[in-house]
Amino acid sequence: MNSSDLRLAVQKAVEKAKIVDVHTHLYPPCCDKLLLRGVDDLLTYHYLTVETLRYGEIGPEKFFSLSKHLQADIIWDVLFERRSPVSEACRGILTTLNSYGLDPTSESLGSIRQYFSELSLDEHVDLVLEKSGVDTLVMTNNPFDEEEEPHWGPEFISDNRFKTALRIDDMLNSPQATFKKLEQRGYKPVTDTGGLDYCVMRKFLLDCANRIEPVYLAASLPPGFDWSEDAIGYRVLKNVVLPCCEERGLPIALMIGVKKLINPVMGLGGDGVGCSPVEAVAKLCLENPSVKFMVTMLARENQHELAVTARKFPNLTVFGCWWFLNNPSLVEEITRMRVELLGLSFIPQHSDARVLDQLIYKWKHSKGIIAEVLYDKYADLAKTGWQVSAEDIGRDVEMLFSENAKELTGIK
Ligand code: HDL
Ligand code: ZN
Repeated sequence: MNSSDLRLAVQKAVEKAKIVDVHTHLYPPCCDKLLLRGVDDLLTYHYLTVETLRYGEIGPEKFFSLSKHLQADIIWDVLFERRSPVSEACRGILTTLNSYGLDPTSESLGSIRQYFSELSLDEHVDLVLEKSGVDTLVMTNNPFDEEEEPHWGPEFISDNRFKTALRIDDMLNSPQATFKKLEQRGYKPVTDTGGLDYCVMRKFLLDCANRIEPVYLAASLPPGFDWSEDAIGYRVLKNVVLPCCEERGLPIALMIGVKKLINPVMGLGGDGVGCSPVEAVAKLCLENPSVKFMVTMLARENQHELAVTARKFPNLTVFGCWWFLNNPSLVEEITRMRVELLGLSFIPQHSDARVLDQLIYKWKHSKGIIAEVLYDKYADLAKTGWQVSAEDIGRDVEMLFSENAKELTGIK
């Protein structure tokens, strides 16, 4: 295959690859308003609100007191009307609108809003999954989320395209507060003598798992998470969470490096990033060889050591270019490094989508970069005399976009 045929073959294979999106914040249609969608939700995504507020034309308190409609008007004016929308989050809006055949350079925000208002929830979900190529997505399901948890029931897990992940940050990062919530739900996690009752906590997690049938358990951890053996969060991880994962045969996804609310006034956009000890991941993988770990780290500086660590532990799967890493320059750098160090034994991306329509741009942008990296790697192989066939390329691409995730999580 000559280089232009090779590039075409890779692009075609990546373009048609069906996707298992292992981390999102989306909800099935039965959750109605919980599922964010349409242009106002796209524009008021926390990535764009903080980019707007950087220009200081309006203060955060005033901005967040406005309706979503007015917030979107301001964001549109500041980032699109009066400046070129060059940031990744802005470009994402344009890619998404373009995929619907909407041209924001000629259409008003009003007419764009009109378009979305005419899409029913079910039509919208079907349209976005078809356009984005996402076959199956995994949600983020926090048992302590008071808006979401009432939806947990048979209908919540009836749409096979929407899988659940039991998200238990609170148990590890704020255990004392969580113990109080467990007591309110009839669980007694602390004994009369002040000891921790791990069995009760495991029963809580297993009761949750019986309700939503998660494909993995997940927790995001701060850079300063206390990994020492006697730290309460670590003891809960070791004696409650990991045993539940082993009992149910579920992976544990650790998302490490978020500094929560470094600027609280920014709300969801107020989180920062910090370097975390990768050796803690290595120690977990070493001490729990029968547990499957999925790990993504938020700091660019952690990526190389994490990839090298994954080489040492078959029970460690690196996944995604998470959050502040989901930018073309970093997705390319990280994906190149991962292919060079891990071959095809990792999950290159997840969308982290909070708004339904984001699936379209987050995957279109990532697919373009991953295709470019794969082309270069196959071209390097060709220079050694190793020619890949279109079938080889298709097989490899399926692994990266769905098969690795299916094998790890049991998604069919
Ligand atoms: O903790 C997480 O799952 C993060 O992805 C946060 O939800 C973050 O706010 C986000 O939206 N990242 O894209
Ligand atoms: Zn997320």
